[in-house]
Amino acid sequence: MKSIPVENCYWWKEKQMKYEIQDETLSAIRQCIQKSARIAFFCHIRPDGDTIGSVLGFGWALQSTGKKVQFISQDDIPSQDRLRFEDYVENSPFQKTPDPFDCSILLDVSDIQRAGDFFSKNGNRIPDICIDHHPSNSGLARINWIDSEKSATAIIVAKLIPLLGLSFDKKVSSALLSGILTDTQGFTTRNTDAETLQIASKMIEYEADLYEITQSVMMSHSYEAGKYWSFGLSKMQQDGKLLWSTLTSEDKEKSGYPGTDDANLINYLSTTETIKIALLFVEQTPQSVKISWRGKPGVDVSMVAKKFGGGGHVLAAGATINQPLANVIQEVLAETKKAIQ
Ligand SMILES: [Mn+2]
Repeated sequence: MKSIPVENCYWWKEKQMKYEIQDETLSAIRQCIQKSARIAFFCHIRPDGDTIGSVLGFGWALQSTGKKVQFISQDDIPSQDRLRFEDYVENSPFQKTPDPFDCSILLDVSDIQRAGDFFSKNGNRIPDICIDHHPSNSGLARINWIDSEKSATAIIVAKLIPLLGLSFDKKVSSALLSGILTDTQGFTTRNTDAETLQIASKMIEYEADLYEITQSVMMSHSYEAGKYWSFGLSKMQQDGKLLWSTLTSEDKEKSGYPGTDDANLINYLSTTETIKIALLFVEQTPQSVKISWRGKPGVDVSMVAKKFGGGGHVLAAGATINQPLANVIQEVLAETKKAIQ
């Protein structure tokens, strides 16, 4: 396995100016990690490829320096993310709750509710470090590095690794590339910029296998996910420039889909031509609904999500409402339509 030291990360040296304003944050992160022997990395709930890839990439890079690292995901890891790491299936690096730790690092977690219930259950303990790219993140940790110009949290982590004196190897670069690929939907989102491609290309130089990762995270899904989609697709409705559908617990049960996410159906719905916003209601429990919005340039779905206590990006946002599905649909549709006008 090839490992490339920091001195050789020339792309970072070229770009270093851009991050100078955050020097204080950087040294706070460095100090916090240096003085901690046990570090716990937290994914957000209903984890996606970016939070998983960022947590694994950063954690593995630190692990090789002798730190004791834990990977925490309260919710199950989706199958496409499970399958792509060697010996993952039999030997998952993730645990649902942490063992005692000295420093907590939350990656791609835009608000404290999305960190799961560990922090609230432990006297509202404040996380140590949060690194994220969601513009709605107002800083939930002691040390916050929020850069909403980045297309993925994995991009920020890739830039941070050499700054902390850590190295890339095949495992680290594969994890980060999978984060970048999933959050940019294969380099197709509006925020995919030159830097996204430069860093992705560096990850490939550090032996991340673009083809393999693309095949497993972008180009494959389980049979159950396909069945689950069929329920959502059959209920699809168009209302002017708004397209919406629902996935209920019954759909989940009938299809055998194991996750609490939407199996990425929202991204497919959002590719429908002539629409401006796609919206998907995913029933979580009889008393709770997860809502996902995807917009096309010209609308701001993060503002709609915010009205319902959620957040996210201008063109991709989400919220959870603690009410029965049937009670929320009309109000959410009405608010979303306002965002189109
Ligand atoms: Mn992300």
